[in-house]
Amino acid sequence: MITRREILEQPQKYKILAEKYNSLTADLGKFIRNLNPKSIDFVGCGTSYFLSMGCTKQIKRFSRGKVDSKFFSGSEIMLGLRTPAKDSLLVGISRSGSSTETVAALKTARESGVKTVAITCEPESEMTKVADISINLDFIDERAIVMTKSFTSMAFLVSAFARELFAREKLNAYLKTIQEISHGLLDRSLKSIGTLSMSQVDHFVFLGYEEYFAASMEGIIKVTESSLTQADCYQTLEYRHGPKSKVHEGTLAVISTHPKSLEAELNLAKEIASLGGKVLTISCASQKEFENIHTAYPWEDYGDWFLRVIPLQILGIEKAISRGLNPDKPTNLTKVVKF
Ligand code: F1P
Repeated sequence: MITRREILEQPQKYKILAEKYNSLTADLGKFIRNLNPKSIDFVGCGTSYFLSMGCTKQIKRFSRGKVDSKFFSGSEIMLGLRTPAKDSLLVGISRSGSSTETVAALKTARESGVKTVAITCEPESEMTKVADISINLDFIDERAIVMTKSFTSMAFLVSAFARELFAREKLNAYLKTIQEISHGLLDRSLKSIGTLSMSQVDHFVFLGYEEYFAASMEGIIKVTESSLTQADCYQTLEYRHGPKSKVHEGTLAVISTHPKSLEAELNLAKEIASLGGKVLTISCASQKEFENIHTAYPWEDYGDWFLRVIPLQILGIEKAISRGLNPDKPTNLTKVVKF
């Protein structure tokens, strides 16, 4: 299965990315330091939209107000519903570099005088021809329709770049740590999810805050595309305000916790369990209260946010297999959305 193979390849891709990081981002660093934008904004579609959401949160977290950041879906800009500010930089994120709305968004931005960047896995794609500069992750080479290693690798690049721009002293340790912890995380995810009886799960709930909310939203796309299963996503404690009504014995709630909100998140987990739902927590350090997958990420800056999508990718393909579906052939989907 191509999708599974590409999920398993992610640690190797992070190693390559870390090795190539300086050459990949040198031009972007110079470009941004010369431009000195008031805001570094991101735009994408589908998985790349939630990737943009997580990137925005990392930039804002590290810039500490020096530079703003917003995220857009490609259609918001293409349809003129929102427009990037003139003194901003718009970064298009697209595996294919050809999604209609993302390319249109960069064209619209350029026409209004906004400088643009393309981050893609397809060199020579349309988006690279529109953008002022491009970063091409040409070593990703993703064949599956479902985005996995392309999502986490582009997220890794931008999350590292946020540290280069605003906390340069943290960059090298981050590049080293992410690739090192990803091996163990992948193994623990496979093992933990292997113990779940996926055939009994008919409803996923992904919960988290901040960058972990972006990761949880990506979880919706993963399990929907791969397994056609009902899935919800909320900020963790928001779940009590109505959505909790759907908890039943087929519910699997995946709560991506953070030390700052852990106690409250575990209390909600207990409520979900008391209603008959199953709970899986994802955390930096291992937790005993529920089935748990820990990333072993040593800091509290949400920098492992995209790694927390790896278990969600695996949940998607395992649920698909339990339903006799082929994740390599997701229903109704094409690899690139063009219209
Ligand atoms: C993103 C995207 C994915 C979706 C499917 C089709 O495209 O829409 O979100 O899961 O794979 O492509 P891209 O702009 O990142 O190439």
